[in-house]
Amino acid sequence: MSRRHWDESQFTDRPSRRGSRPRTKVRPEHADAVRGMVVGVDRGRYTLVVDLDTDDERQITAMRARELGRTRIVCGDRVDVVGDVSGDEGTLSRIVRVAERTTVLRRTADDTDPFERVIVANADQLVIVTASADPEPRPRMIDRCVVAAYDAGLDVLLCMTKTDLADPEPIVQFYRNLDIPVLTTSQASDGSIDGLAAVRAQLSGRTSVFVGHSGVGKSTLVNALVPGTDRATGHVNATTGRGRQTSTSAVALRLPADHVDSGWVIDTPGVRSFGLAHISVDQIVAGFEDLAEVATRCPRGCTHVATEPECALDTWIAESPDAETTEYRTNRVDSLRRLISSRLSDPTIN
Ligand SMILES: Nc1nc2c(ncn2[C@@H]2O[C@H](COP(=O)(O)OP(=O)(O)OP(=O)(O)O)[C@@H](O)[C@H]2O)c(=O)[nH]1
Ligand SMILES: [Mg+2]
Ligand SMILES: [Zn+2]
Repeated sequence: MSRRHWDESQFTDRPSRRGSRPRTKVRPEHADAVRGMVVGVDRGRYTLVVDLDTDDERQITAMRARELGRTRIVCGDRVDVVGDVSGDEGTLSRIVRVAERTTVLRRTADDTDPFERVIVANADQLVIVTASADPEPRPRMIDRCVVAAYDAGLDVLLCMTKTDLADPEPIVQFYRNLDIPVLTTSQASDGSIDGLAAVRAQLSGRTSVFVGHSGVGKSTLVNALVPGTDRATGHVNATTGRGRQTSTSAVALRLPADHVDSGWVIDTPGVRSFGLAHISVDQIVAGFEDLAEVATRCPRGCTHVATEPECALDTWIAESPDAETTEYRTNRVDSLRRLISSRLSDPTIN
């Protein structure tokens, strides 16, 4: 079947379930469209959940209507869909509109890559999954994810996995000092995951996207959190300490709960690095409201890193009224500076 045929002719004017309607070439209104949430994208086919939060909630498969042009559709997008939305085997509907996104999580392959990848839409929390060992934790990667989350307006949760393999304390302490919530999980000898209750509590009622290096245990966590899920999990290569990217596309899964809005988790494929080419130093500073105010007193072009001779952040620390404030301000500024240094450095070395 030709691509054109597949894209257009076969489905454009299919009668809806409610019977036939006039065949017109342009129907901008699509008054009969149904709202859905994209829970998976695979080679031009979109898996949607429609009639969300009702007894009719179901999965359907859709393609994009040509009228969408080049608009990218990603996991988490809210879309309007027409055609056969029954979800019956073999049916295919058409996405005709993408709703405005509340948040957009982006990354670039590296800091010079002009090409932004949108990872997910409409998430409200970024869960940075980091293994205590196997693969080794890389704080610069964590920092980069934090920058991306702040920029996208997402809350941050750091989840340290594999604490059965190594002591996560130094990293846990470090990030807690920066006011980032940190949770830990481990695997018991029977394969079950410990520490889930606290993770569940943080995920409840929200849409959380899991990111991290390959092999850190994102899919293992998702499988444990959402019973009945069978995301493939992989092995970490003993020599390279790297996973082999077991998961290849993002998938959103509904968390189980006895109340309606149980929340969603989005499992994503492992990444090598988290490029921040789309985020400027100014945008990083903007993520720290109190420091952004102070930085307005910096000389023009100040990058605010520790080697800047006249950075107002140093004055701000020096002017602390007491020791406790000094410590707090120092931590805040260190944190910001680490993030800026991460952004200014080559991500391939992390
Ligand atoms: N010891 C230990 N192993 C774990 C733990 N969590 C996950 N693993 C193992 O780590 C390996 C990789 O886990 P995955 O869940 O596939 O990792 P992932 O982050 O989804 O990897 P990608 O899909 O490639 O990004 C699997 O062999 C898991 O069994 C843990 O807490 N402790
Ligand atoms: Mg995975
Ligand atoms: Zn400065």
